[in-house]
Amino acid sequence: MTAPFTGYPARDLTICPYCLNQLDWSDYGELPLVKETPEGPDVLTRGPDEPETRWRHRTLGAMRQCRGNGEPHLLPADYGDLEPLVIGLVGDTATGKTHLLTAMIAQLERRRSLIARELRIEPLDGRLRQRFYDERVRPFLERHEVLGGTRPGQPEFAYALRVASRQTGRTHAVGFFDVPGEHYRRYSYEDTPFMSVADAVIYVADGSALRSGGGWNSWVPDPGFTHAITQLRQTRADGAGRLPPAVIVVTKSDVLDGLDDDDTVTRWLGRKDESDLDDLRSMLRESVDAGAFLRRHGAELWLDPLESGSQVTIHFASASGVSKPVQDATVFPDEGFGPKRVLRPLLSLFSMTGLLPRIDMDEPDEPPQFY
Ligand SMILES: Nc1nc2c(ncn2[C@@H]2O[C@H](COP(=O)(O)OP(=O)(O)OP(=O)(O)O)[C@@H](O)[C@H]2O)c(=O)[nH]1
Ligand SMILES: [Mg+2]
Ligand SMILES: [Zn+2]
Repeated sequence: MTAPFTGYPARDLTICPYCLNQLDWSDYGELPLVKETPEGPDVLTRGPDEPETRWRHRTLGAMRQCRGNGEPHLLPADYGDLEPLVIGLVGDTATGKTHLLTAMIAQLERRRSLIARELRIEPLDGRLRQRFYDERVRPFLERHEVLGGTRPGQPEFAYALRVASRQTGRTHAVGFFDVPGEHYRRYSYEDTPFMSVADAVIYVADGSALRSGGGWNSWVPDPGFTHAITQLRQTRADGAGRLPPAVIVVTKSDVLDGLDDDDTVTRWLGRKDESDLDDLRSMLRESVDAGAFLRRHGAELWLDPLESGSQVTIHFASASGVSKPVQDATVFPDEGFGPKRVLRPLLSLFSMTGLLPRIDMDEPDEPPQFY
């Protein structure tokens, strides 16, 4: 039995998603506003007679510095003023987490006008946005380059959004963590502190692992979800062991398109129904189809998140839309390039976490098993 959890933070305290300390966001002494300079972080303080406009101008682009446990780190300046929603990407090395997140964010920002009635979406932090676009979005989506594996380091937001939701009536700081898959292989949880406060999870499994040569793989690899599920279960504060809402995304689904006589992936990947919220109602049917598909092809381990008692939807997606011509190619082919169905998992998560209205999903032919 675990001891009752008594350490709930008071309402105005924020948990730092990097070091898990409780922060008082109103305390500028504890959490100074800083700007990065070549010589290191420069702490900003308002002069006694400094006019408001000048102070605001000087603090544009500043961040808040958390002392951590001796390893200071920078958080988006408004993070603690908004309602945080921490999203963790989980999955083994090279399953396609980074390409998926890149395509997902870029697609969300491009198509934000389509969901503008429900969500107002902006980047939360200029520095994160610039880095994400320079290092990921432009190389991958404009130049079709294959991105490198994610480097180890202190986990920090890969991206963060400011999302004003009509449904909640509040503005949320939605932050995404994307760490190297190797962190989910070890039985040390040092490298994934954010999973202890995650509000939603994107489980990523490599669709191409279902393939072997010209047919199906008879020994499908473990997608590396166990570590995260254990951590989530043991750190939930509600004591009921209920895990946060999650999506399971079968990435690189382009390689399964048209394989053998199973046309499940072809049918779903060919649908262009991710731009309109009304069309999201087919989510349940896709989940049921995808769950049956994964069982049929020996990937039961990929469905472990369903055992968690949380809401889960399952999706087929492809970040590139096309496969690389050869194993060690550094660019994707131009022909046919383009993300497919990368937005649906994120919109499903937004619905399950309450930022979007609960999607009234299609009745499937069989009784609902998921969500
Ligand atoms: N066919 C196809 N290949 C993809 C797709 N997305 C990624 N890949 C390939 O999969 C490899 C791994 O993708 P990443 O996104 O770097 O995987 P990751 O899970 O972030 O890997 P780590 O950062 O090492 O944990 C890439 O180098 C690409 O070759 C896709 O949509 N389709
Ligand atoms: Mg990566
Ligand atoms: Zn911290």
